[in-house]
Amino acid sequence: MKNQPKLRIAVQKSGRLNEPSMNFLKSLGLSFAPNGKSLIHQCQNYPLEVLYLRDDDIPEYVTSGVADFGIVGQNVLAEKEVGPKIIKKFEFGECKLIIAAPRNSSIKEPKDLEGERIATSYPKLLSGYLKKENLEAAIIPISGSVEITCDLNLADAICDIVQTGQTLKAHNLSALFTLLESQAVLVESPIKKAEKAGFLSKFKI
Ligand code: PRT
Ligand code: ZN
Repeated sequence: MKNQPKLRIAVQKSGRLNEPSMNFLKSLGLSFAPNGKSLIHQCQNYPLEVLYLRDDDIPEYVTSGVADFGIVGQNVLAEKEVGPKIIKKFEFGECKLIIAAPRNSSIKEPKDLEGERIATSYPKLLSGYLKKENLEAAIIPISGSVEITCDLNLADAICDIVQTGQTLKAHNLSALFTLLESQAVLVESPIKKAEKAGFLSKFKI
């Protein structure tokens, strides 16, 4: 096993998916010693290394084959143009991509978005939705704290991830429609490698 080339799996460095992703790997019997600040973590009992990345970069690493596998939200995969193969869906990271508007707003259904400003971190998914609905609206790209944009009159509506709904509530926003239901998934690179079979056999029936 010592001379076997290492497989690589891309995992979110910090944030919501880091802990459940590492728990999944540990549930397969893989062990990891404390890693300090390094962004590459060697598995102690299997030829595998974990790459700690921003979740947004994981689809690219896996599609290019730099990482053999990755754990990422379907929302992130759907927003990227690259699309590695999904081989497992997890029971964590559940959320929805929704459109929401201030409770007292006149925006109540899709047609009300015509001519309005919509802030989002998912411009491609939003643009696809607007096209499908034959609507024209200004997309305001924002990388985080999207819920604040209506309060500050930067946008009339938002397109963002919701889980409990508490952040929407705190900003007097109502969810109007769901664009995408999402959960964390395991993706595989298109590059064939004999070593992948051993890793996959740890959890595939
Ligand atoms: O640093 P990096 O780029 O890696 O992390 P990130 O900040 O982009 O992502 P992170 O850690 O917030 O989320 C990682 C993944 O978890 C997302 O891509 C989703 O697949 C999934 N996920 C599950 C969520 C949520 N639930 C979630 N609630 N991602 C984000 N949120 C945010 C949402 O954007 C909103 O601001 O939480 C807020 C709403 O939460 P509620 O519970 O108030 O509705
Ligand atoms: Zn991110």
